[in-house]
Amino acid sequence: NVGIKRRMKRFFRRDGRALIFAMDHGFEHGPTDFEEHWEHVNPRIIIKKVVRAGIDGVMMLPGLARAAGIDVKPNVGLMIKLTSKTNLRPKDDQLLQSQLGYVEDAVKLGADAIAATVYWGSPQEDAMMRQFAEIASYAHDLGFPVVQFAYPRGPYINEKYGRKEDYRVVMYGARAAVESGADMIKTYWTGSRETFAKVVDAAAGVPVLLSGGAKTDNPVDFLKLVWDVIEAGGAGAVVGRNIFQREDPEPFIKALLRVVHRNEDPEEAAKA
Ligand code: FBP
Repeated sequence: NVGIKRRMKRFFRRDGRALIFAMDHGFEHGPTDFEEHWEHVNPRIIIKKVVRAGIDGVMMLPGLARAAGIDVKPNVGLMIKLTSKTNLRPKDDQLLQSQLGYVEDAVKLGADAIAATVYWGSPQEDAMMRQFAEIASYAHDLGFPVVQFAYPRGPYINEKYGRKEDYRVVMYGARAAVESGADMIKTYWTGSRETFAKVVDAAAGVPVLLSGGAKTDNPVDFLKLVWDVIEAGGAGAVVGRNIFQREDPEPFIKALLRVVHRNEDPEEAAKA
């Protein structure tokens, strides 16, 4: 499908890699995520900074894109995520993401890709799988690529594997994402290059992006993590807290871009 291929290029440079800014935290975690640098709760302020730093794409929920009147530069990809859940319920009741909007809404907002989460292994897996299939079917019909946030999660995974980042479940989620129609996958770090390379293999050529995770105290530690992802064959990262929880995100994004696109050594990239 020509539309899908063309729109994928809004995110990925010629090297097949991308650095995407994530900002759905006000809904998914709550506005407290922004308290370290409160001005970043304002999407206009933080989006301006990340775009100025040269980010390849931004990801948000439809309402925020509408409220902020997001007008990102034409060379920055816009990824609209159609599912979410709040952090207001007890953890055990957060194993389902609901649909907040439709593919048409995202298209009207100027999206270049549509995103949705599936919690593989959750007791609600069936509902999320169907939701994803429906979104993917509409999006593909219209020529839009679909990103799956393929997150293994739930009590059974904890019981059987000990943690949701166990590579056996992460690669299972990635494979399930491919087989359910994803054009890009976003998932957890598995702890080592060797195991993450298996996740990449299981994805059978579909680009695998790191899900950033909590902010590291030392910025270089996060650059090293992204470097490991790239060395393992990953296609880049979708990063939220490690960007907007830093006082000065612009030099940090530039360093991340050097690691992602130029394979630069993290220590060197941090100094530049
Ligand atoms: P981060 O880089 O801040 O981890 O953002 C990525 C992301 O997937 C967000 O899109 C989402 O809000 C959050 O992480 C979900 O985190 P979790 O469900 O693990 O608390």
